[in-house]
Amino acid sequence: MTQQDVTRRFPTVGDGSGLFSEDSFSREEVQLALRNRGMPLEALRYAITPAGMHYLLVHFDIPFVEVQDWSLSVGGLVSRPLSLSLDEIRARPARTLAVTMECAGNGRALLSPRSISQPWLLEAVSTAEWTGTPLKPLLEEAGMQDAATEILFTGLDQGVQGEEVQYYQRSLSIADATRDEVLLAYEMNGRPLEPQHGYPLRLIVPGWYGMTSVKWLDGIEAIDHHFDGYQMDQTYRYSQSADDPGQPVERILVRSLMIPPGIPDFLTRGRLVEAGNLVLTGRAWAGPLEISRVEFSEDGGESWSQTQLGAPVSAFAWREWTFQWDARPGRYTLFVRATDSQGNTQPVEQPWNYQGMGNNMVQRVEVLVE
Ligand SMILES: Nc1nc2c(c(=O)[nH]1)N[C@H]1C(S)=C(S)[C@@H](COP(=O)(O)O)O[C@H]1N2
Ligand SMILES: [Mo]
Repeated sequence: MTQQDVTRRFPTVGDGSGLFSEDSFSREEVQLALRNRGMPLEALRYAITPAGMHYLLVHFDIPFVEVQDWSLSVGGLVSRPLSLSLDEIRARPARTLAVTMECAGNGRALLSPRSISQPWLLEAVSTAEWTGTPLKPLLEEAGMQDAATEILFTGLDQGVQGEEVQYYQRSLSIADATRDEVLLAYEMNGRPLEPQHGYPLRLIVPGWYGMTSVKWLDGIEAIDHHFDGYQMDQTYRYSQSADDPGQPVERILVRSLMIPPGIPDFLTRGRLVEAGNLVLTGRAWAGPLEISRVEFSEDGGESWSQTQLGAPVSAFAWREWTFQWDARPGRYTLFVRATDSQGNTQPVEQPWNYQGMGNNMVQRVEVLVE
C-alpha cells in the first residue's frame, strides 16, 4: 500500500495518476455512466431534444427540494440583498431560448490514456428550450457594487471531489454573467424543471460548456476576487498533467454529429445500410459562434464533400445538415466535420489533454453497405 492509499479519504482507481490506459472500463466509470445518461444519437433528429432524452450530468446526488422551503439569495457586494421565492422569480419578465448544451468532457473516453471520470463517448449533447428570467436586471435591482469583479453561483448539492468537501460552485466574470442571454431557468421544454435537471431553478449560460449552468441554484453572490473553488481551478482545465494548472475550459468548441444510418448491430453498434441513395443527416454547433460549413467523407478523410445546411434553431443552438449519399456495397468509415464562423475546423486526430476536456474530433461511423 502506498502512502497515498493510507491518507486518501477514498481509494482511487488505477495507479493513482488519474489516468487509465487500458480499453476496459472500471466499475467506478460504469457506475458514473449509469447515473449520467447520454442522448441516443438518433435523437439528433429532434431540433429540441425531448426532455427524457436530454443528456444528464450530476457530480454528487440529486437534491430533494421542497419548493416552499427553498429561496434564492442574491447577496455579497450588493446594496440591496434579495431573497426570492420561486413564485417571485416566475412573476418577473420571462424569456424562452433554445440552447444546445454539451458537457466539456464529451468524447473523453475516446482519448488514450483517458482521464478517469464520466466516460462519455459522443452523446453528451442536447438542445432544450429553457424558460426563465434574465439575470442582468436582477443584479441591477440588487444594486451590484462597482467593486464586484465576479458573480459566484452556488448549487444545493454537496459532495467530495479531489479530497475537498464542497457545494457545486462556479463563477463568471461580470461581463459574462450580465450578457442578455444568461437566464435563471425554471422551465425546460415548457414544463417545470425535472429534479435531475436542477429543480426548482438553474443557471443557463448559452454558448458555454454545461458545467457553467449551475443546477439547484440557491445562491448568487457578487465578489471582488477570483473564485478559486475546485470546479474552477482544479477541474475544467485544458492541462497536460496533474500539476499543470492549464487554461480554463469555457465556450463550446465546433462539432458536428451524424445520426448513424441504417440499422444497428445490437452489441457493437456497427451499422447495416441498404445499398442505394440515402439522405444522411445530423446537427452541428459551435457554442456562441455560427456554423459556416459541414463536410462529409466516405473514405476516412481523403476527400470531403459539402453538405446542405438548415437554419440554426437559435443563435445558441445547433443547425441541421443533410447529405445525399450514394451508398455502394462495401465497408466504410464515415466522417463528418464542421467549421465555425472563425474558421476553426474539427480535428481528425484529437490533441490530448489530461482531463479529456473539449474533445471535438470528427465522429467515425462504421457502416457495412449490402
Ligand atoms: N449544481 C450542479 N450543477 C451542475 C452540475 C452538478 O453536478 N451540480 N453538473 C454540471 C455539468 S458538468 C453539466 S454538463 C450540466 C448538465 O446539465 P443537465 O444534466 O441538465 O444536462 O450541468 C452542470 N450543472
Ligand atoms: Mo459536464
